[in-house]
Amino acid sequence: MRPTTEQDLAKWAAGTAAVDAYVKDGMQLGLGSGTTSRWFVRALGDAVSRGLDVVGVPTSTSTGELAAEVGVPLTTLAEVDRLDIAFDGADEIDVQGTMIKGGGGSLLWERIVTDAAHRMVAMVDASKTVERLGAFPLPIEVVPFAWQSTGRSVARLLSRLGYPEADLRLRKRDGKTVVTDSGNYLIDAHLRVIEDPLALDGQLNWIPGVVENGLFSGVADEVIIGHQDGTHQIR
Ligand code: ABF
Repeated sequence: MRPTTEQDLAKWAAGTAAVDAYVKDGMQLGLGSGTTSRWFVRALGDAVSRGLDVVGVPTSTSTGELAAEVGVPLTTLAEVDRLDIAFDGADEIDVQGTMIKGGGGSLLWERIVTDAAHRMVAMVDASKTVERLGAFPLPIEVVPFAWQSTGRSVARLLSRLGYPEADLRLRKRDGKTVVTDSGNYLIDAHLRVIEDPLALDGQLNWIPGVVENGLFSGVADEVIIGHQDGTHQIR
C-alpha cells in the first residue's frame, strides 16, 4: 500500500522512518492510533515479515486489527511489565513536545500505553507542529453517566481558568454519539489557544466523571516530523 496524497506521503514518511530509526529485535512496543500510526504499523509488519522479532500493545481496537492483518504479534499490558517504546501520532505538537491527542477517540488507551513505556516517539506530519496548542479542539473523555453535569463542571473550570467562552461539544458521528473503546463519551473543547497546558491537564482530570483528556505533557522523548516530499526530520 502506498500514500496517495501529499499529506499521506508526509504521514508515511514519519511512520516508516520510526521503524528504521528506533525499532530493534526483541522490543515490546506501544502501537499508536490514527493514520500516521497506521503507516508505522504497516512498515512494522513488513519488517516482521523480514524476520524482525517484536511484540506490540495496540492503543485501539482498529490498530489491533491492522497489526493482526499485517502480522505484527500482539500482547497486552497484563502480559508485559514495561514497554520499550510507545509510537503514536498527535493532532497538534508544540516546540516543547506537548501534544493534543484524541482526535481519533483513542486518547485513554494511548495515554495508558504511553505511561507503560520507557520512551515515547511522536510521529507527525509537519502540519501538526504548532507554536501554541488549542486550534485543534481538546478531546475530553467522560463517563456516560451524567455527562451533561460533568460537562457543566468542565465549563466552570475553564471559565475560572480564563476560557469563559469555551465551546464544548459532545462528539457525534453521523448524528450518533461517539462511544470510545472503553464505552465512554467524548466532549471536544474549542479553546483556540491553550495558555498553560500542564495546569489545564491536571485540573481537568480532577473533575468527577472526566476519565482522561487529550493534553499529553512531557511524554514525547523524540518527535519524527514527516514532510510532503517524503523526507523526515527528527527533533
Ligand atoms: C492519534 O493520532 C490520535 O491521538 C490523534 O488523533 C491522531 C492524529 O494523527 P493522524 O493525523 O496521524 O491521524 O495518536
